[in-house]
Amino acid sequence: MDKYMMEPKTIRTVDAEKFVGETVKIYGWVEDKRILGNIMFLTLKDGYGKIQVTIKKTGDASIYNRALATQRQSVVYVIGKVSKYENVLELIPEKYFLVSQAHHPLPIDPTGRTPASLPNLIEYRPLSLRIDRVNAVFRIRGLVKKLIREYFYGIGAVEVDTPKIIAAASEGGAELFKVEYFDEQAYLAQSPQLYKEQLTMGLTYVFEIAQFYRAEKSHTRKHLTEFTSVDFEGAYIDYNGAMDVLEGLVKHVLKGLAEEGRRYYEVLGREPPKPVESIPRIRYDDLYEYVRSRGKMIKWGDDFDSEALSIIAEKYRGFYFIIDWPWDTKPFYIYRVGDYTQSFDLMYNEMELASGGTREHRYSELRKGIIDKDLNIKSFEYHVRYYKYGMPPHAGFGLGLDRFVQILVGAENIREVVLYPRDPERLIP
Ligand code: AMO
Repeated sequence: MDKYMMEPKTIRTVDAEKFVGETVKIYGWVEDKRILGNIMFLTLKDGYGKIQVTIKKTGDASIYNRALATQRQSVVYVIGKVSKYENVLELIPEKYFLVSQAHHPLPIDPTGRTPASLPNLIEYRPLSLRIDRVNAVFRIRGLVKKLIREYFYGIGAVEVDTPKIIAAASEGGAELFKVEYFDEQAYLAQSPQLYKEQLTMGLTYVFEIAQFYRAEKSHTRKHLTEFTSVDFEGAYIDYNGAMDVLEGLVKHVLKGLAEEGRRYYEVLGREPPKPVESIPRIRYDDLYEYVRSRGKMIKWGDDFDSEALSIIAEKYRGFYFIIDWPWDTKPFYIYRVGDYTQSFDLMYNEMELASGGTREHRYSELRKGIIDKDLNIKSFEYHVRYYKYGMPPHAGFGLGLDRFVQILVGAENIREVVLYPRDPERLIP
């Protein structure tokens, strides 16, 4: 295998004027193979760039024959000279190894010329990453995660890891997946909510980017049973402070995508999303009145259903916050003010991207909230006890990374931006 050892020269670096005349060693997969008279042209890609390999029939016959036997999408290793012919950079092989043959027929067309259905793209995910558009989406997703981390580190937040196997409901509401934990019943965490709140006691600003689980049989374009959540919690701030942090994060990501993500957006045939000046904060009550004025008679205290959200999204485009939700719509840990709460959802058109708020940090008020929501106080004792020892006022949010990336690349379906999506019908691959 020695001769196949990777050299730190990807096609990206080879595909440059400065290598003209030099002998280079490169790996890649054969995207295309064309024969024109006495010459065979291979297009070699490695996920960073591509280069044309030109093989003359009149040259080394063994190279020509091995190239002829190479099926499209096979991995090859080529040692050759970079040259330039009529402004096209090409590689003239001196050695040619067929490293890993691709057996045809292929289940999907990695050139993207014959479009594959979304279920097929997921079924053959590793191969689908050779489709430029699919590849660009996951490079954007990676970049978004990097930018989010960069932002949080920039404001002094500490990256934390909370358990995903837990003994009791993390926050009530959603259905949980059960896990057999030796002789005990455990659950998969639906969010890091209570842990991240506890951690503000000593770490002050914390964040986590991790997968969480909801056992909900939703069959929509925006729900998964395993999703990635970007969680933030900060001590000594209220919901306005938490919205400032989230707004700062959105701006940082948009700026970063425009600066570092342009080449991926070019592949998608679109511009990176436009920067935002500021994100409006609109009260629940104002939207409630507006929806009713448009003839949709929702009840005060109800969540906005999809019909109400499309009415709202006709008026509010792009990013906006819905703030000051009724107590009935929010979980027990949110800071209550009479019938209202200090809470917010971040929206993009009709899509909810995040929710958050000021949290209840007073021991007895927190207990009241749990009881008011008809939750079993016993299963929260392990949590509320910490509130007796000097819990700081705090606020935070949870942002759905998959939905965020979905709107950033303009994908119709959340499954387009998740490598191996999990939904009620899918456990493989
Ligand atoms: P919530 O339940 O609103 O809040 O979730 C926060 C965000 O996570 C995303 N999300 C999902 N994405 C895909 N599939 C799902 N099934 C799914 N469920 C949620 C959404 C949503 O806006 N602990 C609170 C957050 C907080 O207050 O800090 C929470 O979990 O984008």
